[in-house]
Amino acid sequence: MASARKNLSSYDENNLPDAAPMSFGIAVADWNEDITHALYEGCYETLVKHGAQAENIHTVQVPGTFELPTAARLLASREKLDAIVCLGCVIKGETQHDEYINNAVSQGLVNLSIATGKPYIFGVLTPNTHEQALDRAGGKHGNKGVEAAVTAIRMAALYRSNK
Ligand code: DLZ
Repeated sequence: MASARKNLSSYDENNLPDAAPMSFGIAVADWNEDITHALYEGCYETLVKHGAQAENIHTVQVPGTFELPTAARLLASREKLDAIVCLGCVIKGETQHDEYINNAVSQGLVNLSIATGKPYIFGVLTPNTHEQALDRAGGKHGNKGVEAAVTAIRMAALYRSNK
């Protein structure tokens, strides 16, 4: 049982575990590809910047965000991965499609994480407008693909320390 009080450290992009020994999957959706491909670039570059080897980063491209959980599971069955990042963008429209897709995908990724004991990272933007999406894909709110990569590295390190 944990007894001592942990000194909580602040994590940011400059204070991360070394990703050199780690393997990652990235599943990226093509819907709103001006956004999702920018998320992918931010994610990929961040993994490499923190030491991940190109040959240990496996990418799969799917039509839409709804397909991400299936593709992520497929990747994880093909390769030995420490974490799988899922990148997509579902923009709110006139119908409730966004709610159906976002709920299904977030639930799907949680289910996969729990069932497999591996981190599946939710890197899906759920904006009201295309402009809000741009703001989060390299614009004024940064690039959420970078944040997804940071989360993947942290979670991979946590799982590795538990082996
Ligand atoms: C059908 C659809 C719609 C309307 N909107 C989006 C969206 O904003 N973002 C996205 O990633 N995908 C969208 N899709 C496609 C679905 O994710 C999925 O590819 C199709 O319903 C086929 O399963």
